[in-house]
Amino acid sequence: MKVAIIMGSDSDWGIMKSAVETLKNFSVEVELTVASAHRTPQKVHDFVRNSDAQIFIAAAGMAAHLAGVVASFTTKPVIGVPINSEPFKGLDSLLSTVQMPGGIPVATMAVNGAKNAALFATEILALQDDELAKKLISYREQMAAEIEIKDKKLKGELS
Ligand code: RP5
Repeated sequence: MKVAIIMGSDSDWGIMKSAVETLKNFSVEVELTVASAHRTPQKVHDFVRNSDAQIFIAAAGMAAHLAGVVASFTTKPVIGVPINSEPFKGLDSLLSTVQMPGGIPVATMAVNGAKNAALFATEILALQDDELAKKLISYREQMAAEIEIKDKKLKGELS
């Protein structure tokens, strides 16, 4: 099971490292590259066509065409992560990533939604991997338990 992460620039790494960490926590193999839809379109093409990953996560800011371009080269699922960038705070990236024309889908996450991109990729992989599915259930249970601990702590501080 492998997920490929493509970033439009190394400047996206600060956001995208949480996707790598999350996938590694689920023992999902990660292939990482920097390739830009605009600056290095041939590299994007070659990477996507040669990758044996089951799912692609594409992260880009500004005129963020990367996820759509990746999706044009593959029928594997593509998850888009719009990156927050100046001067439009990621709204430009969000709309560029999410507003795909019919026929070429991109599953677009929230602006800077790197962690959810990794979780969503894991959920797709878990459809064919029972161990991974169990890990996702444990992850949800642990998250719920942590919220209960925080709730009790907050109530303790208020009383
Ligand atoms: C996009 O342009 C990249 O994904 C990045 O978010 C943004 C700015 O890139 P740099 O100028 O920092 O390389 O293609």
